[in-house]
Amino acid sequence: MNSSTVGTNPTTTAAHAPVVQDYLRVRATTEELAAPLSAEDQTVQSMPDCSPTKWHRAHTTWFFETFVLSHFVDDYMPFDPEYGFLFNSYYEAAGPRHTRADRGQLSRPSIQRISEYRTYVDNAMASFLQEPIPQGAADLVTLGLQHESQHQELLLMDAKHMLAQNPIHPLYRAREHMETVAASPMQWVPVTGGIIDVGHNGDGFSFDNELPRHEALVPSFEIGSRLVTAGEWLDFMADGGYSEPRHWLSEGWATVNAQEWTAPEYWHNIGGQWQIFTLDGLRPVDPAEPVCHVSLFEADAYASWAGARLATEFEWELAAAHQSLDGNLLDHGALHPTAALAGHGLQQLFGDVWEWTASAYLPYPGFVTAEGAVGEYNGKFMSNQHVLRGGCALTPADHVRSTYRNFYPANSRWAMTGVRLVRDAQPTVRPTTVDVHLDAEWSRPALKADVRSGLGATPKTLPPKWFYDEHGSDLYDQITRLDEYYPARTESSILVRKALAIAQIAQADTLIELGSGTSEKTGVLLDAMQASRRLRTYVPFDVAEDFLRQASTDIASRYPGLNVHGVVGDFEHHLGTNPTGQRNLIILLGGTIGNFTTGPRAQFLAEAAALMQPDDYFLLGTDLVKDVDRLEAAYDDAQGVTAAFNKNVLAVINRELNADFDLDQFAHRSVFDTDHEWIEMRLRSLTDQTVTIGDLDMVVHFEQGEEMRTEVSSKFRKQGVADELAVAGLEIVEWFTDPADDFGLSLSRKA
Ligand code: SAH
Ligand code: AVI
Repeated sequence: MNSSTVGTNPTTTAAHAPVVQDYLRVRATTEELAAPLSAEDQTVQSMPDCSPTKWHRAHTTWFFETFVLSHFVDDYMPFDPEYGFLFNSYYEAAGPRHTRADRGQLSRPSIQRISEYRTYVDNAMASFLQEPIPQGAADLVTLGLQHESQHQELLLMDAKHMLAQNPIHPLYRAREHMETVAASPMQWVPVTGGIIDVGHNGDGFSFDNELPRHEALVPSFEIGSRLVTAGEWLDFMADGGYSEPRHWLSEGWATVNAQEWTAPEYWHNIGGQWQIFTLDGLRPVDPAEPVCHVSLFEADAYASWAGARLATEFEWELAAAHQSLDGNLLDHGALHPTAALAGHGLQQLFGDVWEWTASAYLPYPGFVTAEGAVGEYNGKFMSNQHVLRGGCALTPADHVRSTYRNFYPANSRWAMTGVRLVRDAQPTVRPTTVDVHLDAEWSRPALKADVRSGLGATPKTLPPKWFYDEHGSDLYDQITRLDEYYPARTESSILVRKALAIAQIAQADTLIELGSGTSEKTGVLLDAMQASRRLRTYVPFDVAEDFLRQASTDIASRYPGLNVHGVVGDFEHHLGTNPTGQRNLIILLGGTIGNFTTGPRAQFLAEAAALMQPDDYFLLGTDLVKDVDRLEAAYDDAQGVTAAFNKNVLAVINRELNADFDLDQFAHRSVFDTDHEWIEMRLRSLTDQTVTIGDLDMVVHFEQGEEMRTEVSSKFRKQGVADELAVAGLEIVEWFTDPADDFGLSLSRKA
């Protein structure tokens, strides 16, 4: 609590008055705290925000004299009628007062005289408290004791500032600092948000600014398990913390420059080593201790540098609501924040340092001030200050609560203030689901049937889906990076430019990718769809199980919160098994549609369209007709990767069906068929040869020069794509292409 902010609206509902012992105990503590300070120490005012010790001692006494004794004791005679002027802090209703900044000019009354003043008032209060007193008086006595507890903390903070001005670094007391080995590592502790109740619940004392209790919306968040340490602060400093504007609020950066701050208050660079001034004197900075005496501006810049932020006051209150009030408080005796020890959960919430929050100090909804002078206690300071929570190493132990709202201006550093980080809740990586329709029971008979009919036909053919075992999928992945193979990178370049537009039109919660492979290009779309905040589920669908599993876990970990539901299936048999969402975007990229021959292609498009609801969209990548040399080169690269990919189908048949293809006896071919406008990949037999397929009891003869077709890769024209989609009942709403018109992406929906 700012030294300019004293007094409050009493809210105690306690039916009985504080007892004399409580009163005398609090009053005695003030005197114990002042005792190590000489008359000279007690007189100096080091800056307007700080008051001399003897002023604190007198002002807290004035509070009881003015608000309790003068009102409730009929024949009470003030100790000295002048003191009402000297020791009123800021209460307009209590009359005129001495200028705040001039409190250090008062050599009289002496500290001896102030001791007498305290004794006089204490005697009067002790006899007043012997008898039953009205509730109004009891509330004011309680308030006076809370007020005095606030001033005990202020007395020490102000004395520290006063001693710190002295180049010989005088001690308040002498106690050796035991350096801690290391602070416990900071962990992020998740806190579940919601609509929560904040503010004091009326049980026992609170200040008026903690009322009324009311509801607040606090989204889930994560809070640092301990305070930011001096060691972490040194890292911030070494990384240009005070010399680069990047992380600073504008007003903060202006303050850093104007004040020439290069470190927290009370830090001194002596011979290259950082020393810290404490109430126990000057000593080296202990990296494990919490950083303290930093402004809100520094706290905020640090949080930004650390990739986090400061808590709102309600986040802090929610995190602290059920924590024990124990901590390094005044009664603990350290008078300085101490290192967090190894432990679980939240530490250092109470005590150590007042924790800056991002919240402006504002009245709660329905806040009212009390009638009269005590109504000036808190309410009139509700502008241009930030809330701090938790108490510090100078706060009396019975003076902390989870709802307690301290407040200081953003540039204050003399108070014992520090930093705890929070960050938004991190979405959790969800486990992926994979449905497998292509187990051995399904695949073997399917492969057998395809090989029997394909190798029995004239000319011989094999369907391309059998390329994609693990090795084949890997070879395809390499193909996409070849210089000659333009379709993959051209399609990527279109996606990079158009993904946001596509996501905006589709507004989909579910992305279904047919022939997803490594899902490499999918990230561009997922990013764009996440930006629209609707995306929930990604459904990769592919024959290649290993790649699909890998891609699914990769995507799930890159997109926390996304449901990934993979399907291992065949376009020609399992399209209908795809899970769908409310609004789906179905995509088939890479020009994979071109690998169907004409009839199966029409059937595939019809089945894809059948999956779609009226609001769903279909994004189809089609490689476009172009110069034959470029086309053929794209399927016959100089490094022979496409050749290896092509021959891999023979290796698959050897392995799966116990066949004896000699891969060296076949040559890779890439031929553009101008009638069909498709590339044919073929395998040409280099000799007359016989191949046995053990599991089919089949012997196949190849003549020298005979060519077997292993894949078609159709090349399209925009009109042809529109026509084929129309047959499936789809209409193109957008057509995207690259500047060279090499590749087309159509976005269509049900006509
Ligand atoms: N979409 C990716 C991968 C294209 S490669 C890209 O654009 O780079 C073609 C993909 O379709 C491969 O992953 C292959 O395993 C898969 N595929 C081929 N035939 C299939 C079929 N009949 N059923 C399901 N997936 C098939
Ligand atoms: C997967 N598909 C679109 C590729 C294509 O271009 O037809 C497969 C491929 N075949 C040889 N190279 C790439």
